Amino acid sequence: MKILHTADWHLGKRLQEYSRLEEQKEVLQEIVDIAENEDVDLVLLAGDIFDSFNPNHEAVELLYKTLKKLSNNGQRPIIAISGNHDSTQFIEAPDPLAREMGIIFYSKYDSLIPTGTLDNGIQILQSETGFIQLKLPKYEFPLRILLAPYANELLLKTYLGDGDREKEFRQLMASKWEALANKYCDEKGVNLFVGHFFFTKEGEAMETEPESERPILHVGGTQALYTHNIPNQIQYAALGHLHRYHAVAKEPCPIVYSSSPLAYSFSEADQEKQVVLIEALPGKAVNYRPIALKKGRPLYRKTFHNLESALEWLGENPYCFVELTYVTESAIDASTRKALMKAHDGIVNLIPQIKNPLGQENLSLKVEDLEKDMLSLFKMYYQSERGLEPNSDLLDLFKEVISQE
Ligand SMILES: [Mn+2]
Repeated sequence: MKILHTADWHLGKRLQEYSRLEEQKEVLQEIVDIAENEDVDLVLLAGDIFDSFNPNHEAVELLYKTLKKLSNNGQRPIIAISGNHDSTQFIEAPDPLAREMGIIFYSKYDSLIPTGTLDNGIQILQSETGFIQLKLPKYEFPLRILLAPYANELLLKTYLGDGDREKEFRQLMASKWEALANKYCDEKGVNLFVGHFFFTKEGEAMETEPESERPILHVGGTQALYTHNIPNQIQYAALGHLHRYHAVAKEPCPIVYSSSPLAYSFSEADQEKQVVLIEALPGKAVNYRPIALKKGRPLYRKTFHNLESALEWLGENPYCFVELTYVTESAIDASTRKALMKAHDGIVNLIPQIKNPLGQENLSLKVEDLEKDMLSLFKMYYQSERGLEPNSDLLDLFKEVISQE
C-alpha cells in the first residue's frame, strides 16, 4: 500500500505584500502529479491546511479543487487534519460532503466519523474519537489511523488540572493513543499516525520552532510531545508543524515531518521542500522516501558589497524572493535603492549593513539615561542599530508618532 504524506500547505499565506497563490497552485499540481505517477493509494495531509482561521475564497477554492484532483475524483482517499493555523470549525464544515468523495476532514477531539461504505467502495469499518479504521477495495487488510489534529488549550482545558500542564498534556495524549492502539492496531492491518504537534525525543535539546509556527495558545511552555508517546504498534507517524523535512526518530517507528511545499519565510531559505512516499504492509517495517518538490519561487538571503555584483546576481536569478543585505558606508542612497528595486520584482527586504559604524557598538543604557527624553533615547537606539544618526525626516516622523496618544 502506497501512502503520500504532505503537510503545512498554508493556503492563502503571503510573503509580506507578495501573494503566493500562483506558486501554491503550481506546487499542489506537482503533488497531484506525484500521487498519479506513483499510483498512491492514500494521502495524509497533516495540518496547517490554511494559513489563517478566515482564509480568502481563492485559498478555499484552491483547496477544494486540489483535493478533488488529488483524490482522483473520489478514488483515492485523503485524510486531512487541522493544524494550529486552522479553524477547527471551518476545516470540518464540509466533511459530510467531502466524505462522499473519500476525503475525510478531522479537527475536533470529540468528533466521530460515521461508519459505512462510501460511493467509491471505501469502507469505514470502525471509528472512535481520534481514530478511524478503513478498508480500501484494492486491499484485503484494513488500515488504522490515529488522528491527532492540533489541540489548543481551549480544547483541552476541561481535561487538564492545575499541575504540570505540559506533563499532564503528554500523559493525556499518550494514554489515549495507547488505548486506541491496544484496541485496534494489531499486525493484521497497516497502522498509521497523523498529527500536528511539535515532537521531540525526550532529553534531546529542543529545536526551536520557526517564529511563525509558535502556537498562540500553549498548554504550558512549548507543548512538546515525546516520540515515545507514539504507540509501538504504529508503523509510520506522519507529522506537520515544522516546515523543514525532518525524520525526528526511528523508534518506535519513523516519525517524520514532510516539510511545507513552499518556503514560507527566509528562515527556510536553504531547505529543500518535499513530500514523503511510504510503502506499508501489515506486520512489516515501512519503506519511505522523500520526493523533492521543484515548483515555486525559492527564497534566498544574499549579501552584496557593491551595486554591480548585486545587479549581476539579480539579473541571473529573476525567479526567486530575496532578502538582500547591502553593505555600505552609510545609508543606501536613493539611486542605489532605485536601481536594485528596478532590477528585480522579488526583493522582499532590503537591509543596509553599515560598515565601520560610528559611535558605540552596542546600546548600553546607564541609569542616568533613564532621565532622558524619548527623542534622545530613540536617537541612541537608532545609532546603535544602524550605526548612523537618524535623519531629520525620520526624527520629525518619530516626533509626530509620539505626539499622538
Ligand atoms: Mn503548525
